[in-house]
Amino acid sequence: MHRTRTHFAARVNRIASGLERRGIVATYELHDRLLANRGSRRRYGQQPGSLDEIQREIVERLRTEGYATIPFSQLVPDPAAWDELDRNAASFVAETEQELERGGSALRRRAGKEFVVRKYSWGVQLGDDDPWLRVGISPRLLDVANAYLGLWSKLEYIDVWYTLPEGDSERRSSQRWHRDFNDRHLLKAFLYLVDVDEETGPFEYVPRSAPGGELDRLWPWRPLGENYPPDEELAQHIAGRSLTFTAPKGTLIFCNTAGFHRGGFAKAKPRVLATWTWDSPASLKALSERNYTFVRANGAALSDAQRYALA
Ligand SMILES: O=C(O)CCC(=O)C(=O)O
Repeated sequence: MHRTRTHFAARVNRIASGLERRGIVATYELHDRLLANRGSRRRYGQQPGSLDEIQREIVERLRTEGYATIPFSQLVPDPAAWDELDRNAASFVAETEQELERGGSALRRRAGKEFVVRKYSWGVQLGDDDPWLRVGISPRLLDVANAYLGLWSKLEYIDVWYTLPEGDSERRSSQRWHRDFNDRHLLKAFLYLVDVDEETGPFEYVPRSAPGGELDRLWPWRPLGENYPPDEELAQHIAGRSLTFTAPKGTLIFCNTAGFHRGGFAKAKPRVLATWTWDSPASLKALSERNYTFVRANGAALSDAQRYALA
């Protein structure tokens, strides 16, 4: 009797989670095709922002290859802004390392991805006095994201990561090849805050594997799809086509991470970077959640596109 009930409950659970999955996928597709994304495409059509030559080149490269890199100082030629980020990152590193010496229990880490210490993780309140938030809505980056995605994007995620070196361990979680779940309309930026070499867990990417690219049929991106294929099999398909981004401090990598990527497999040295995610409203309706809540701080005037990115 007990056994029968247990089997019955398991079957009900399976059916319920199947229905839930179908509901999430349907909600995402509806918002992508008809509802939320239609409005954000219209807004972008009406106010696209104007790109300079540097930004246009980044967007062009993102469209063909799925990634683009540039020194931060070239895209944002404001030494005071860089100094503020650098100081803020140095404090985060010092606090993280002190806490690690005490055992590290107070650090923000997520189950299954303990090798990354996060400045914000989830549930923080950020205002326009936060230098990382300001970069995420700076027209220098936001206009690139909006032009690449062809809509007014949402700034979904902002964080600074300290990736711990783990010696000779096995790759796990995002250290393995995967596509991000968030959206098919996706752009991430990674800003290296230390020099990154092979020992520091560089970011790696397979160009042209994002939706619309020549390799997009390899375990294609789908809402709630299989985004971690068997590593060996994927490696055979992409032989020789992946790129490893060893690069100096201050390098900014833009990338559509709905394409295949991996990273943070630091062996001997910690890697420190800041990261931002822009995606479409449909993602926030169905697949993802912001890791912060925006609270006004300085009351500085924001453009419509900036307010939209944060709302
Ligand atoms: O840490 C890395 O280099 C990769 C991060 C990653 O996989 C992601 O942000 O989706």
